[in-house]
Amino acid sequence: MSRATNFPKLSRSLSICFLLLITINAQAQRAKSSHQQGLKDAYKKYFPIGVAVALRNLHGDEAQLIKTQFNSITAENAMKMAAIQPKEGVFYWKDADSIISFAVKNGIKVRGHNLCWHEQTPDWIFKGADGKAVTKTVLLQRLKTHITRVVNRYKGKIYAWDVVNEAIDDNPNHFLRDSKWYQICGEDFIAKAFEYAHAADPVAKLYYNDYNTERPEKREQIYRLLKSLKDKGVPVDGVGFQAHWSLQEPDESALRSAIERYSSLGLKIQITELDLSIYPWEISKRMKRPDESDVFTAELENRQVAKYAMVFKVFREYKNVITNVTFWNISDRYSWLNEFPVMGRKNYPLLFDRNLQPKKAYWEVINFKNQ
Ligand code: 9MR
Repeated sequence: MSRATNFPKLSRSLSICFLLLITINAQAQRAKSSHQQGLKDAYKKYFPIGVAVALRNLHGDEAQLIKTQFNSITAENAMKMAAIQPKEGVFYWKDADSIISFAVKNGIKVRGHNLCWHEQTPDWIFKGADGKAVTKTVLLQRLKTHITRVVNRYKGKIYAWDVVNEAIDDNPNHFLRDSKWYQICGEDFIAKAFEYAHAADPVAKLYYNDYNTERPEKREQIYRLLKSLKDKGVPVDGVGFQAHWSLQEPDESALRSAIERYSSLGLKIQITELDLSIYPWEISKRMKRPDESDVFTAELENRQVAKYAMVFKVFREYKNVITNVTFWNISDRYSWLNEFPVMGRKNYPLLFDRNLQPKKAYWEVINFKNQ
């Protein structure tokens, strides 16, 4: 009698326990997958998602975030010429090697940045023993030695290189930047840099990398350079849009026109240094003015969310030509834009906040309907 009357109760309790177990398990699964899923997973069918790193980012909470969110990395500074070859024949590999081993260990791809630039270039490369400028032949030989050593060392580990960085002048009345490379070699240094890199690693993809690639005047200058390289048979695979953008620019049509223009040359595009400053573009250094606010207001955040949503929508649409999207720094905790160009002014350009928590813009970038 008592057994018979207790049976429905027992069965109800068992069902409740069972349901409870299912719910707990589903919650655990969700927690696990949202922990393991990141930008890289959301964009698996599109392109790798990268981030620029320094050695200090490869330990602790930032390293964890990199592994969860990204599947490509770029050395923010460690592979630049001044860092790698501070004196002629003296190569400093330690930091770059550590970045490569972190990537290899965690199955992350590496973009190389960069082989030839007017900044972060050691002075010795332009000077002879007499302190005067070297000849074009000597400078090209030095460039060749540098590129050959660096590209060879990371052959098979670096899948794409920024070969020449920022060679176009900001002044639309001039074509090439009046750098020491240009003063000594004329425009030949550009083609030569690509040839040296290709000879050292015929498999690596080679990029010309610049900023403001979508401003019409600069776009046309870059187009002219790339077209002349292609016409001469120079091994250039694509153009890097640095994408140091802001709430003001680029607008959708400028971004689309730039992608269309360069890809009409048969070139691929990589977004190499993405961030979205909350301030308008400036290039000259200055101090923060006392009356200048650097608060990240809700209004600014909403505009940033909309901008990130727009640019990623366009990137997805052009997934056939865009082969990588890389952020320049991990989170708002550290961004080069916190000191540049306005010293002492905070910026909030990335998808993660100072505590490495996803910002609203992150969810906007990650939650999209398939296109
Ligand atoms: O983020 C880099 C910063 O730490 C360096 O001090 C700076 C030196 O000029 O270079 C920054 O990275 C630049 C990149 O190499 C090329 N495009 C512009 C980037 C931001 O200045």
